[in-house]
Amino acid sequence: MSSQTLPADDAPQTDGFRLVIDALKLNGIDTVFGLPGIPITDLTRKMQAQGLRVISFRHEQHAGNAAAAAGFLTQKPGICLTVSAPGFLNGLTALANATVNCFPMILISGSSEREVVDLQQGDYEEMDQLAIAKPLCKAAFRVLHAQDIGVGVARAIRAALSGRPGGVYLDLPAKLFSQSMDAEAGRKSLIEVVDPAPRQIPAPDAVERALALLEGAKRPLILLGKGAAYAQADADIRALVEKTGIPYLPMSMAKGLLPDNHALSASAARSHVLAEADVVMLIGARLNWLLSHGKGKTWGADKGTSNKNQQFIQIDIAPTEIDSNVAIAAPLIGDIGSCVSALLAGIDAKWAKPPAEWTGGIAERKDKNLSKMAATLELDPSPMSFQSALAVIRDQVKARPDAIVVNEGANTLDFARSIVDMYEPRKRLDVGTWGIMGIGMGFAVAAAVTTGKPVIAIEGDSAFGFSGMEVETICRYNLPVCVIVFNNNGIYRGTDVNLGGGADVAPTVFVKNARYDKLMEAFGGVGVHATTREELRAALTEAVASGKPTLINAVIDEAAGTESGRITSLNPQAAAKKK
Ligand SMILES: Cc1ncc(C[n+]2csc(CCOP(=O)(O)OP(=O)(O)O)c2C)c(N)n1
Ligand SMILES: [Mg+2]
Repeated sequence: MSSQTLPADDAPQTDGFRLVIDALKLNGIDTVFGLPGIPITDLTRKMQAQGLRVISFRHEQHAGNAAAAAGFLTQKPGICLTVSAPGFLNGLTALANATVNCFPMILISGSSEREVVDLQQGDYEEMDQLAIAKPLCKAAFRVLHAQDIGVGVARAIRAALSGRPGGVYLDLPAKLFSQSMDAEAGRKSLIEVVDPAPRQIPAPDAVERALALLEGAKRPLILLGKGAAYAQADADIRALVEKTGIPYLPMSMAKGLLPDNHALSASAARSHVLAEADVVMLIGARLNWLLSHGKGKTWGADKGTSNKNQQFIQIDIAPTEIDSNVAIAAPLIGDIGSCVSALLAGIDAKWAKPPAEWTGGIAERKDKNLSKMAATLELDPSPMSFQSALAVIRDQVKARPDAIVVNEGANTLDFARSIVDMYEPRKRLDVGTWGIMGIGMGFAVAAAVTTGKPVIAIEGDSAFGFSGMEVETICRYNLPVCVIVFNNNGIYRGTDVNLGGGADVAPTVFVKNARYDKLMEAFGGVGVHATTREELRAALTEAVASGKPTLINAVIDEAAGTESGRITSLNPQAAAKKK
């Protein structure tokens, strides 16, 4: 500690623990997701004593996922707190995933003694955590002195929230916590960040260029990404769609930004609009693998090329996103709220809505596809199919549009995304940009804790297994979470055979007829084994009404799923077969 902070003998003291807590509270952080142990056990206790809500998990990855989801839902960085080396590494997947998803979160990890770590002398849980975290997040900081805690926390918050949001690492070595300093000097060292996500107003000429392109379009399309959902510019985005009369497609986490049953939703005519649109406006959506990189058959072009009759407008806060995959004719750089309101200001009563030929053609296809889907959803096979079980959940979400849906799996994800309509913004959390398994219970806990609304987690049986132990966490905090495990005895399906002919089952197959419901019962929650639609409906309705932690083991036809759900084409074997 430096001499100028040495206190007078009788001056009130503060310490590293307290300064970390005060810095977080000063910046409006009210909840921390984590897992205690050396050197942060006392920090978690003191946080609770000082009125922070501490949600303690069974594995750091799920605490990290919870922090990331909380960040997405609230526009405040979600905080995850871990112990050194192994705890830190367990949290790191969530930090990297948050960064890829553009969710603001801060992974705060205790770490071992710098002097020992840097000489590699074999400290308890020795690891150069800062160096390891750096390439996996937006920014990484370490605080060595108590008087720098305020700056460290402020920098972490700014890095997480400003520009494109993402994950930030904050390294707090064990020694920091017990450092003491004069309380008044400590208080003065803290920073309340002003305007951590400054608006970025788009350039007027860029707005004009975008409007001109949009207005001249014969077959325009608006594509909404999860960035648009994060932006909380809900009313303006809806107004933009409705005033221009342009059909829109939501990416999975943008569902509900406008209700999925909106007349201008083109979801049920997705392949038609992507291939046929002449001008596509991307709002907070990236042209990554989820959109076939803007090229190929999906976009009405030959493999590996872009469609010559198609032009893009892209709204994004990161200028480096532009031209990442195909040429962008009209980049609009700024925060989504500012960009959308600038566009709206340029749209008046004279705006010509898209030709009826385009919108009418979409409506026709939608009707056809939706009635086909309705016919499938009416079927009541035994055992249940993905569709018949999801029809029940679709009805429940319609009845409780404020409920938050969490969704992971392969078939369970793909079918749920298209069958379960969403009606309100930011009510759907899923595997995101990476298509990662394991977000389920962490996201569910965060959704319940930050909103208090019912949560319905639609989980493949494999997907659930990654975070299944957190049902104890759900029971411990008595959260209104209903987990529905789509139990088809395995990854994609339960019918694969061992190609070697041995006694082991195939790598994708699990224990048959497992009872995941018993797992919830073990911790005092409600477990239900549902083999019919009516059993599923009764259990789900009861769970949402009561708010009691519930797990429904929904038995699904083990032969119904397809390899990798709807991304079979990404399997190396699929390419080999084509040759
Ligand atoms: C962290 C991680 N590990 C592995 C995978 C590969 N993977 C994709 S989907 C999936 C599970 C699919 O099975 P399930 O959740 O039961 O869904 P189903 O298709 O059977 O409905 C796996 C393991 C992944 N996406 N993420
Ligand atoms: Mg499965």
